[in-house]
Amino acid sequence: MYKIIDGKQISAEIKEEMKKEVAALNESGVSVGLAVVLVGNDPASKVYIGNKKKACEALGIVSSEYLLPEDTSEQSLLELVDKLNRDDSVDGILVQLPLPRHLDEKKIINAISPDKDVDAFHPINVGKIMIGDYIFAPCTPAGIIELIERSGISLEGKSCVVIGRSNIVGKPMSMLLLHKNATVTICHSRTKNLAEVVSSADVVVAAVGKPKFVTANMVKEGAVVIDVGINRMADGKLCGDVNFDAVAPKCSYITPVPGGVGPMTIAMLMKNTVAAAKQKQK
Ligand code: BQF
Repeated sequence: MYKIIDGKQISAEIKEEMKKEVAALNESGVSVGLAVVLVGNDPASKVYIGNKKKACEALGIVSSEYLLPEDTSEQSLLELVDKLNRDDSVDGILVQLPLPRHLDEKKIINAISPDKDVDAFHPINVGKIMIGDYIFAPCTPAGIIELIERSGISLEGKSCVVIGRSNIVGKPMSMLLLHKNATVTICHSRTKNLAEVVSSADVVVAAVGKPKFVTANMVKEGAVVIDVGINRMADGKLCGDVNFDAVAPKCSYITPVPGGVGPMTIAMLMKNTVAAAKQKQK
């Protein structure tokens, strides 16, 4: 019988730990602040920043929201980032992605101080992750490592297949798994014999962006399957990248959507914000 990894439960544990750390920092006169910037009105982005704001409130992190109109100029966004960089009450700066098309994401991310870059998207932080010397791990991959380890699963020597090579999930996920001494394979849209490669894995991380992409024939008996997909269906329901009903019976462990990886992303953002505040103390 497979076990469902409960991301809501594990994220609640991490948030509880962070709540204590925030209280201890406050006790020694240090506040913890997160600035959240949203440009435009993307409904999914609004839900995400709402989740982040709610988590901050529960933990005692002071969140400030900057809701900018869709037609915000690059210059005014850069000016806001610069202001937040210089504001000592702001420990973490998060610019919600995706940005409207007329704004150059790379340019905006490059403007965020690496010390406040709690998403770990700045090239300095990306490089640090590559060499294994980092304070901020990217939230979604870091959350997945926590889900696996807190479920009592060892990654040492395991064969891990990551499906998807994005800068936000696939690539950093592969690095974090490698740091845990896993043997890592990255699959993508040009991979030949993808089903065959995936079916050799002890651990599968699906970050494809296609509903029910991972099917039962692709999964080895007893595998651990982590579903990063958040696909919104016509009926408004969320659907993962894994065909859960078909795949679950073959797994030892599997994450659900919703309530798997998603809540962990938020918990790790809180962890990075606390880490930023602790750094500032030093
Ligand atoms: C859940 C995100 C794609 C692109 C940009 C809980 C979230 C999602 C799902 C959430 C995500 C996805 C976030 C659940 C933040 C995760 O219960 O399953 C929380 O808020 N996320 C984001 O900020 O930007 C994204 C996905």
